Amino acid sequence: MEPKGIGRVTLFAVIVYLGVIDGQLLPNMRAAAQVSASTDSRNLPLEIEVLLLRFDNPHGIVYSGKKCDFFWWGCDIKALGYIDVEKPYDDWPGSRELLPSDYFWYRGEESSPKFNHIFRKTICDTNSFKAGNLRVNLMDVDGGLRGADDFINNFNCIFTKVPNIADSAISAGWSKEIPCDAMYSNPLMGMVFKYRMYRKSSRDGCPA
Ligand SMILES: [Ca+2]
Ligand SMILES: [Ca+2]
Repeated sequence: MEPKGIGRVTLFAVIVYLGVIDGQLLPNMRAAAQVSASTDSRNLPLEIEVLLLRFDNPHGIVYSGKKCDFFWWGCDIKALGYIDVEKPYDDWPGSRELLPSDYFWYRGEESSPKFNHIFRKTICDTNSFKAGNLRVNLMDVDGGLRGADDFINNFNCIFTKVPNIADSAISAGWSKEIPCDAMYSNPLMGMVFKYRMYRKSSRDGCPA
């Protein structure tokens, strides 16, 4: 009666059929490919270490140039950070918002903290990994007489896959010091990091 209606039904059937193929057949093929690749040592996971060195902020200011606190008081810095390997080049915050569990630092009256904090991330799918971004949020945390909390800045610390990856932590050298990019650029503040990466010895913790 309505050829168009039949056409729609046929198309729907084809889509359902293709969905069945994709849902059942392709995963088996992928699994088979993974099994054959797992015998290759180059398929071992990558361990990334990002060493956040320090935040240089000699004037004790926030992104706008305003001081963190009144008078001679310095910044009271609380810091959150995570390594984003899914959307390293995207605008802040990248692949996800920062979470309370990303907390790694608080110290009062220290405007230029030497974090020396290592962030680690294991990359199971090493072929698709090209670059990462340690994303760091800094707040001046107050309360009481000092006034309100102040946003200091967000930083993107971008790094790329190294061409020759070491076989172990012992043989993995650190990069040179690299500046992070501030979300709101201010020449009076800066953050620097180093990174390195190496092969893990097994696929423990990664999908089989
Ligand atoms: Ca403040
Ligand atoms: Ca403060």
